[in-house]
Amino acid sequence: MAGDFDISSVRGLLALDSRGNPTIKAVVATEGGGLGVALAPSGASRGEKEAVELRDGGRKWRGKGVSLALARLEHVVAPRLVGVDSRRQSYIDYMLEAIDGRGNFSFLGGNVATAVSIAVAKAAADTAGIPLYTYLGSPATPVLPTPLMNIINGGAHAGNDLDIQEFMIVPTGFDSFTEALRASVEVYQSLKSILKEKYGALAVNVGDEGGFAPPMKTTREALDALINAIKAAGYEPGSDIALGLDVAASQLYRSDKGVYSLEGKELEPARLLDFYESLADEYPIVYLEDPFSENDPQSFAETTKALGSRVLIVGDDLYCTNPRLLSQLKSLKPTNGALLKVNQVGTLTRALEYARIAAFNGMRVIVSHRSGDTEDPFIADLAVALASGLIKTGAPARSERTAKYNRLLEIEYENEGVARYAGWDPFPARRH
Ligand code: 2PG
Ligand code: MG
Repeated sequence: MAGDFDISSVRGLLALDSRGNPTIKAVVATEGGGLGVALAPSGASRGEKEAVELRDGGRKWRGKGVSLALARLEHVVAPRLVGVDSRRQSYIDYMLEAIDGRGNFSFLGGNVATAVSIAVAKAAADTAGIPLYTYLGSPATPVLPTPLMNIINGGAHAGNDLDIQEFMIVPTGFDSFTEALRASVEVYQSLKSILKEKYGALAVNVGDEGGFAPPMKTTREALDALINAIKAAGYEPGSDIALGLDVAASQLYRSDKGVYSLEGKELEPARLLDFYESLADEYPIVYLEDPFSENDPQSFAETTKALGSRVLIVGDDLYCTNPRLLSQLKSLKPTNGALLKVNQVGTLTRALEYARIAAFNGMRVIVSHRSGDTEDPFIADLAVALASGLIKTGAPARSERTAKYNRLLEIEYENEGVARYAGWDPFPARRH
């Protein structure tokens, strides 16, 4: 006899992501009436070792169609999953890897695996009648994460001249997520007025993650605008709201010359580190992601040695959420933070394994969206489940970003009087 948690059907639907590209929506149902719906996000600044997104190529959808991926979901994955207990997450995820058989999801599609893996967890939670964050992590005291809010977009996410991809505000000095979000929205809006006044109305057009994409040329220009916006909104830069950067430096690396192209200059790794050190001296920076190319873990380690006592140095493309890669690199101590994006590795089980290895090695885990994202709020629940204390999910604008913030508001509300806001806790030191 079938149990309530047994999977009764698995379907795949075409959906659009926030850049208007096709993606996969997986719908998993259980015998007990549980339903899990999950959508795969998609990155622009992708690490070389990420799970492969399966795309059709050709003319339709300008090559980005997912009909082959949907066919694999329906004909190869669904028949194997029907009848399996949806709580057997790791068994199901290993089965997805076995079906793929290539070690990088180039046959099955990382987009298929991600959507199915997450939808299975949601279906099990729904069958049990408990929130997803409880199902995944059963936190006794839910910790609401401090958001790393990308409000100026550059690099591969915007059509301006800023080389650095993400300029983030980090609302550390607040007692609740709701208050932190309110302050961040005030800063976002005051930045909008400042940019409009200084650069004209075109400057407040937004990039892929909802941050503004002003016609600025330098890192300091963007950081100064953030400081001014924080002050204009009535907050103290550093103690109330700190700053973060995602350099996405693989995009700036010139492998032929071994240098980084930044603001019209070609910098050797040691000079780039000098640049980061001077920025950290001048600005209340608490977070620095992908400061060097993903193929240069040594320079990450030097950055962590130099700045790790006051700044969270974070590997994104460096690790690609891959537990094997993280294990190989960990003895170098390249970073004190590890970014987690389920679709980089393709399954929830691998992403959770990665989070565990990071934690064993004293690294903070940052649960992250992708630049091409969807209305799926999943990462909000995952951040609370992991008690990671940090989430990166863009500006407080555009529904694919606010879906996550709105879910966190809901979780805080549901746990009133019990939940705690992470604030400064995830950072190596306070910056006042
Ligand atoms: C990053 C992400 C998300 P993308 O580099 O951290 O901000 O961008 O999804 O384009 O890889
Ligand atoms: Mg990144």
